[in-house]
Amino acid sequence: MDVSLIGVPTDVGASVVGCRLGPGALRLAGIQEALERFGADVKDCGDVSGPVNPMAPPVDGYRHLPEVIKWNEALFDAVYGEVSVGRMPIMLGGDHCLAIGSVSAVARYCREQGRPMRLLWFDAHADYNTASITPSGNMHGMPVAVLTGHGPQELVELSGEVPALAPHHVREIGLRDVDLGEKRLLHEQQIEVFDMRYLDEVGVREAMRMALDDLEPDTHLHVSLDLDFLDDTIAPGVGTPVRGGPTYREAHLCMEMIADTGRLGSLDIVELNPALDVKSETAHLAVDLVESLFGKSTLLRVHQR
Ligand code: NNH
Ligand code: MN
Ligand code: MN
Ligand code: MN
Repeated sequence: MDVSLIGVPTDVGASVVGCRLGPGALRLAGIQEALERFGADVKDCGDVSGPVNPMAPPVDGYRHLPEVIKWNEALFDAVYGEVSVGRMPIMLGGDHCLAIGSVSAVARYCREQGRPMRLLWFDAHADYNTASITPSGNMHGMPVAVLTGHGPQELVELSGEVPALAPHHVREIGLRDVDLGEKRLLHEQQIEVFDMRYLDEVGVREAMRMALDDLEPDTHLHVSLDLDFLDDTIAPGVGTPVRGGPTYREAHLCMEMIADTGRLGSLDIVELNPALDVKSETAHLAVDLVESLFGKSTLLRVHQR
């Protein structure tokens, strides 16, 4: 397994600043060493660069659109360069707007290879806003809408085809804070959502079984892990914490079930805000979850082999 770490030190997509410090905190928490313990060949590509955060108000429904475009163009190139030589890119975020660039690059690669792809979006939020319905103008609340064709032209076209992804390639998991306009649009676009109520009612295991059903042998799974997916009591280091998220073990089970598929192809770790974290506990939790994603638990399940 060849892994490429790509730092994306920006928070231009958010209004709470601080996740520009995320890549450094994930490195300090030992992400490279953790991956190496699972036998991965890890190359740290360093940080992508882009414009500073202008801390400006939204214009026509978008905050920092030119800056968001620049960061995502740079990230697109970096990710495309790594996946196309057979490496697994892991994005060290950065706010969630970076998934526009990472997922667009992966979508382009999969299209060229004739491989199916599935996007697993772990988040308290749907990230399905558009300029006309956003309550904040923050572009980290828009990436899934952009990737499925709703948003500014420069971004919806990034993968070379519009939309980058069809709605049926997307599964959103853990939602519990969805804006009214988003709810309508998600429903209209028929995005498959496993929200917290659903997880409570059927359980994490069954919901994940459904989110991972019907995979082809060559399906590329892209996991986009917004750390505010986790319950705010175990992950305080995020800009928009929400109560009532998955517990430590529930979150690990999600990652373990993905590991079992053997189809993980790329990963975003986003929204880590070290300025709000408590003794790096959220950064360490993120690294623990990556270990599960790389099969930590399967080493203990010898009896099932
Ligand atoms: N839905 C809100 C918005 O669009 C909050 C988005 N914040 C996030 N998304 N962290 O994951 O402004
Ligand atoms: Mn998000
Ligand atoms: Mn979120
Ligand atoms: Mn640790």
